[in-house]
Amino acid sequence: MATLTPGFHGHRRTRGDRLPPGQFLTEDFPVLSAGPTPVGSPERWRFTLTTETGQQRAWSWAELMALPQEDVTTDLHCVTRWSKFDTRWRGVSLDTLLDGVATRARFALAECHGGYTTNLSLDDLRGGRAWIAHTYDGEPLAAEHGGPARLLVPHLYFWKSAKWIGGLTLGTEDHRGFWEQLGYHDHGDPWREQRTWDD
Ligand SMILES: Nc1nc2c(c(=O)[nH]1)N[C@H]1C(S)=C(S)[C@@H](COP(=O)(O)O)O[C@H]1N2
Ligand SMILES: [Mo]
Repeated sequence: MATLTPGFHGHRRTRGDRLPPGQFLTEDFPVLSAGPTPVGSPERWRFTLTTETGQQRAWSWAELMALPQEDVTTDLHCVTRWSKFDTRWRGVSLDTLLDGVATRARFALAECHGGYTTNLSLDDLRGGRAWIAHTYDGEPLAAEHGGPARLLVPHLYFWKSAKWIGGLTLGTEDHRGFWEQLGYHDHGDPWREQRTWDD
């Protein structure tokens, strides 16, 4: 192991490997919402997947909970430059939800209660890299952080992790979401600093 240098310890040792360019580490969990926090309850919760042909599949809360659950520990990177290490989540993989859904789509638009949207490529939602998360740090996900359930796509900037998610619409064309229309990057890879249209 590396020699410890005084004043340079703890997780800061691995900063170089784990902190994407232009980011700063935070210990707390900032709340960033473009509008008021919608009130949602598991009893009325539904997640609807719509394909490019208009076919729909929907899951109730009970149906979501009956699916295989995954525990995920991951770093978060917000385009406003805060990063947070080792956040703990529980949820259902998008691979599980997309399994058996017949689609030729390459893109998805995440749609939220409250009107927020964000666009993603289907590739970014597959391969064990995206979840519908309902538990944070062992507790039901707080409403301000997207509870009852949010999208979690931690390998992209955190604006892609849509809170209060209601559905995904799959399409053969890419349609920009809320921040993407306002100038944020279509893809949003923090390691390539894809912050805005110009990046
Ligand atoms: N529905 C919805 N989802 C959203 C947002 C939002 O305003 N509405 N903000 C995004 C942005 S910019 C970030 S950085 C994260 C913030 O999540 P947090 O409030 O749990 O930290 O949620 C993302 N998902
Ligand atoms: Mo953000």
